[in-house]
Amino acid sequence: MRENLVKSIVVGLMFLCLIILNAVAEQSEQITTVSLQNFEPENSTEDEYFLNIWETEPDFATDIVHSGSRSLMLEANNEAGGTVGIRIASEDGYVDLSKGKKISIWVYDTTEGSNSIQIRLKDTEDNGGSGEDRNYLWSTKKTKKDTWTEIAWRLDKYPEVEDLNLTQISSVEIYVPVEGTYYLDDVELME
Ligand SMILES: [Ca+2]
Repeated sequence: MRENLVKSIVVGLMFLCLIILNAVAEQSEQITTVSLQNFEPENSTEDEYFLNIWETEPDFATDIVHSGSRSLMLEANNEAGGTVGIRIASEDGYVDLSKGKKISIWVYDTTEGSNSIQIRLKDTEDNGGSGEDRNYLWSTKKTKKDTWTEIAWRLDKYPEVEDLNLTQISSVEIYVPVEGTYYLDDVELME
């Protein structure tokens, strides 16, 4: 009788251990979030944090921020919007997106809102980025007027781009499709 009880306890404990081990394994597979650019001072960004690509006037903002003390204010001057390039904050000057799941950015849209946002990736050899091609990805989620919204893109949906080296992405280009003022903050990688 007692032997059976001990056996039951041992089997029970082993079962419990299996459950705990499984939970630990699942936890280690959880998605981690890496900051790629938060626009804060001295965050390892080499040279300029951002640059105009098409029809924008980008500048730091300190009044409307999602994190810390600074965001990027983007004036899109064309009635068809504008594009800004954002440099990855990294001592290497690039990030490896090849195993990433998603890339995201927080957007504060002061136009009428409800805008999809387009992203283009560019590598350290200047492959990718803006051009007349179709090498970009629209967000499925749309911005909201006068509030911070997290806009994300699934990296497995990103189109094949000739010569683009996903292991050395140095900047992302963000296209907003409507004229007006936007604030951008916290470019993040989920992997
Ligand atoms: Ca910030």
